Amino acid sequence: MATQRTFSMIKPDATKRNLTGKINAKLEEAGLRIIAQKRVHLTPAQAGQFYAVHKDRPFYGELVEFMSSGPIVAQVLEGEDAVAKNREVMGATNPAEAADGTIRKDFALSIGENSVHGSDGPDTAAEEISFFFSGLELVG
Ligand code: RTP
Ligand code: MG
Repeated sequence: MATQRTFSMIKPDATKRNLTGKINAKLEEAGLRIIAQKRVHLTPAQAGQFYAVHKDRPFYGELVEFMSSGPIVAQVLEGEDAVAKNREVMGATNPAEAADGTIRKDFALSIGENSVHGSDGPDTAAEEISFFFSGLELVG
């Protein structure tokens, strides 16, 4: 597997508890390189657009409200098999089901307030990276 890029986001529950550094350490320890990073406070419209794929799900309203409730840290991660590797370091969506040592196991509060987002495939990674970053901002 060649070097790949993925999009990651540290969610408002984690920025609020000052966990950005601890989460970044786990990403870096897993061999992922943070090649772009910025802190943003999304409006509800922006959060809704980012998560539009979930617009018909029952938790969509709650998700949009949560994701616009405080700052997030948007990131581009680069590394070998980065999409899958990041999903592995994140752990399961529900922290009660997340494996030991994962970000969600150690830090997430609930299935909704689960500390991190990660792209679920290379195509969504490319779309999500371009939602937040221009090519000039990616410094590998
Ligand atoms: P993400 O997209 O944020 O990386 O998370 P994921 O792939 O593990 O989970 P996904 O099914 O894509 O859901 C997106 C986010 O919606 C919130 N959620 N809440 N209340 C609920 O039952 C529920 N289910 C999902 C979570 O914040 C989840 O990460
Ligand atoms: Mg997802």
